[in-house]
Amino acid sequence: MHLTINLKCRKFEIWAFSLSSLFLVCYILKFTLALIILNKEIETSRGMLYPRESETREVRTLDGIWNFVRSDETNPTQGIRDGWFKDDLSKSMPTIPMPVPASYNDITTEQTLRDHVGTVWYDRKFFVPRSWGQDQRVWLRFGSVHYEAYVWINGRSAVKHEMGHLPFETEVTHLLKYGAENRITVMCDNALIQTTVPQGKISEVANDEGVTIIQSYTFDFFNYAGIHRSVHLYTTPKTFIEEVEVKTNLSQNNSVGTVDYSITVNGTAANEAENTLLARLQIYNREGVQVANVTSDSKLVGSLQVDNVKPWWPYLMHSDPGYLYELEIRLYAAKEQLLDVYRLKVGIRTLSWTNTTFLINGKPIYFRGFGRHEDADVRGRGLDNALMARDFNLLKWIGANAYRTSHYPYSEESMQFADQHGIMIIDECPSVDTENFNQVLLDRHKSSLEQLVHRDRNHPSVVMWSIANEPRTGQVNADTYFQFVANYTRSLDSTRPITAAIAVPSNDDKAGRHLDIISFNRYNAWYSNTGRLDMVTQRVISEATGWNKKYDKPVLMSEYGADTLEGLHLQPAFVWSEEFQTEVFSRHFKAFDALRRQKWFIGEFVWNFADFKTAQTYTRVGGNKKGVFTRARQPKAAAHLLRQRYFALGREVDQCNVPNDLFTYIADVGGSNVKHDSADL
Ligand code: GCB
Repeated sequence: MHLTINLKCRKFEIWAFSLSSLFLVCYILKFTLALIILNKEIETSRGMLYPRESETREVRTLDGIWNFVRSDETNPTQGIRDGWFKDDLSKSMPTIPMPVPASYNDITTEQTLRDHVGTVWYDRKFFVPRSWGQDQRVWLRFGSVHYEAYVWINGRSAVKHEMGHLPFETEVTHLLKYGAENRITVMCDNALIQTTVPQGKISEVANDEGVTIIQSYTFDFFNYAGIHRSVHLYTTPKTFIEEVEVKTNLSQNNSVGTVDYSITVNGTAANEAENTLLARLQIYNREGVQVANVTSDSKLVGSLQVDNVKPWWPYLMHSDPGYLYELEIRLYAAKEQLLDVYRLKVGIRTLSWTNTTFLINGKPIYFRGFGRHEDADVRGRGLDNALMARDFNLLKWIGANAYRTSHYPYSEESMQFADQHGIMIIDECPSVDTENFNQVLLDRHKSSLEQLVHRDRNHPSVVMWSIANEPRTGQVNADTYFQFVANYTRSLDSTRPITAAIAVPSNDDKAGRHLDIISFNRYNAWYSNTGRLDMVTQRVISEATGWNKKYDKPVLMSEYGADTLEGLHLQPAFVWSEEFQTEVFSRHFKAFDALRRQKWFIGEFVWNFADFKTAQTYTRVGGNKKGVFTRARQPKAAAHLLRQRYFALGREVDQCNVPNDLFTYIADVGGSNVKHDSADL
C-alpha cells in the first residue's frame, strides 16, 4: 500500500517536472493545501525493547553477508510484480554479496550503485533451532533500514516500515520453519519526496543516453541507504514484558533516588487474567549489590527507592560520570510462575529548566560539544562498533560533554555508550531542511518523534529533544506546524526540554516560541563574510542576544565552523586552511565567554565532529570538511585548541581535573601569556 503511494507520488513528481504547466498547477495546489494543516492523531509504537538475552529470552543476529540486487531505476516495482520474494533472489536476478549492517552505496566501485535511486533487494538464509518452536514467540527486529523497508519471511509478508534511523519489529513465530532453513527477503527504497522525513525531490532529467532519474535534496549529507543497523531474531515467552518506561527523580540533596516504572505486558496470560500478573523489580548497583526491590501491584506501575544514590552525572561534571544501575524485572503469573525476565540499565538523574538555566541534578549545565554524523568511509552510515568506540574515546579526549544527533536518530548501541560514558545527547529526529509544511509531512514528522521518544525515553544521556534542523521557520504556516510538533513531543515526554536548530534570523522566526531552549546555527566568516575573521565575535554576541531578547529563553549555539582541508597550512589564516579553522574557533570562544557572563547562554557546539560525505557539489571537496577530526578520526590542528578550551571550561564551570598532556611544555618562564602546563589554567 505504502509502496504504491510512494511510487505513485514519485511518478507524479516525475510528471510534474517534465510537464511544466502541470507543474505550475500542482505547485499552486500544493501550496494552498499546505496552508491547511490539522493536528491529527497518529499511530503509536509498541514494544521494541532492545533485544537482550535473559533466563527467558534468546537473541540471534542475522548480521553478515547477504545477497543483493539493485532494481532497474525506471522499473522499481518489478521485483514485487515478478515475486522476487517468493524464492531465492538469485533465481530472479544475478546477486552480489552485501554486508549487513552497512550502507550499500560505497561497497562496490560502481557509480550506478552509489547514486542509485529507488528499490534494492536483499536476502539470506538462516536456521532457526527446533527448540524455538515450542511454547514461545519469535520476533524479528531491524535497528534501522533507510528509508522504507518491506520484509518477507519464506515468501510471506512480515512487516513494512517507513522512516530511516529508527527500529521496527514484528512477530514471526507463525512464519518460521523450526529446525529448518528459512529465508528472509528485504526490499529497501531510498527515494525521498516532498512528504518523506527528510524531504527530497525526484526528477527525470535528460542524459547522454536518454533520461535518468535524479534524487535531489537540500540537506548537506549523503543520502546513504540500506540495512544500516543490526538485524535480530529473538524469543520471548508467550506472555512477556513488552514495554518498560522509567522516570527518575532525586531528593533535594541528591541522596535518595526514585525510579518510577510502568510495564506493559503482551500475551494471553495478561488478556485472560490480567489481575493475576505481577512483577518483582530489583535494582543492582555497579558492584552487583541489590539496592532496592519492590513487588508491583496488578497494574504493573510503581516506584523504587534507592538510598545513598549515585546520580547519573555527565562526563567532567563529576568524578564518577555515567553511573548506571541495573533494573531487573521479573514477571510472574499466579502461583509464582516465572514468565519473563528483562534487564535495563538505569541512570538516576533530574532535569529542570527555567528561562535562563538548564540544570541536571540541580546543577547548571554548560554544554561543550559537537554536531556529528553517523558516517564513515566504505560502510557509510552502517553501524560499526570499532568506529563508535573510537568516537567516544575522541569525545572524552577532547573534553566534550555533549553532542547533537544531527540530523537523525543514532544507533541504539551509541545511545547505550553515551549512557555509560556520561555524554549528554540532544536527540534529533530526521526532520532536516523542511521547506514546506504539508499535512502528510506533519503526520510523518510527528510519527518520527513518537518513534524516537518511544525508543530513547529511558536513556539518561538524552537531555533534550530536537524536533528539527534548519526548517524554514520564516514561512507563514511554520508557526502552527511547530506548535503542533512541539506540543505533541511534550505530550510524549514532559521531562525533557524541546529545541530545534534554527538558521533563519531571529526576527523572521516563527517557531522559537514553541520551544523550551533556542538553538541557532550560523557560519560567520564562512557562509557570511567569508574569510573575515574580524566579523565573527560581535556578530555571534548580537545574534545570541537577539534570540534571547525575542523569546526570553536559554540559548545555545548549535553549529559554527569552517571547512578545513587537513594538511593545508596558510599563514596568515586563509579559508580552508588549518590556521583558519583554529582562528574561527578562537573568535567564537571570545564571543561565548562574553555570552557566558549572561546566564542564559548555555552551550557551544562545533560543526562538525568529523569530516563526512555529502552529495556532489562544487562547494564540497570530497565532502564536508568542517570536521575537527578527519573522516579517518585523526585530529586537525583545531582539535588541540578545542581540547584546551573544553577542559578549561570543565575546570572553571565544573571543577574537573584536566589531563597531564593538555599543554605541551614550552619554557620555564612566567608571565600571564605563557601557558606551559595545566596548572596555568
Ligand atoms: C548547516 C547544516 C549542516 C551543514 C552545515 C554546513 O547549517 O545544519 O547540516 O552540514 O550547515 O557545513 O554547511
